[in-house]
Amino acid sequence: MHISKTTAYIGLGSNLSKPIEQVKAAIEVIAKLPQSHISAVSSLYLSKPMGPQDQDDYINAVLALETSLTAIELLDALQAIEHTAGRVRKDNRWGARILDLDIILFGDEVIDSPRLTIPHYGMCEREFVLVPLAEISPQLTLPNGTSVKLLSQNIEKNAMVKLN
Ligand code: 5RY
Ligand code: CA
Ligand code: CA
Repeated sequence: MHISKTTAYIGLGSNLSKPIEQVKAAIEVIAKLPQSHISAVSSLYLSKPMGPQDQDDYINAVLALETSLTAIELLDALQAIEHTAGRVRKDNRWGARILDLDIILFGDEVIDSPRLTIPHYGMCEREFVLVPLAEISPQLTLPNGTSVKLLSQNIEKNAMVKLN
C-alpha cells in the first residue's frame, strides 16, 4: 500500500543567534518530521534584509520535503520548531528573528486560509527565495505555470552571496 506524498518547499531564514547554525540545526530537526523526508537542500545564502533594513543580514536556504502531512500539519510542526529555537512572537513584524520557516509551495495546492497562504505571498519578489528554489528544482513551476527559474533570472539582484 502506497501513501501519496506531496513535495513541499520550505524557506528557512535567520538573522540572530548564529544564523548559520540556526539554519543547519533546523534542517536536522525537519529531517526527523514524521511521514516526511528531505529530498533536496539548497546552498546557504547570505542576503541583505528586505523590508526593515535596521537589522543584520540573513542566512537563507530552501529545502524540498516529501511529505504525507497536510499543509496545516506541516505548518504546526514548523511553528513548533521555530518556538523551540527560541523565536518569540511580538510586535516586531518583519524584524530580526532567530528562525523563520515558511511553506513556500505545497505540491500544486493553492491555499488561502486565515493561517496559511500558499504559494507564499512574497515569493515572486524575493531573491532569497527564488534563487535557492531554482537551485534545487530548476524545472519547478508555480501552480499557475510560471517558471521559478525564469522568475529567479529576472528578479532584482541585491548582492546576495552563495555560501559553501
Ligand atoms: C520587501 C518586506 C518584508 C521582503 C519585503 C519581508 C527576510 C520581506 C528578509 C529573510 C532577507 C524578511 C519579510 N520588499 N530579508 N526580510 N531574508 N525576511 N534577506 O528571510 F522578505 S521580513
Ligand atoms: Ca519569511
Ligand atoms: Ca514566517
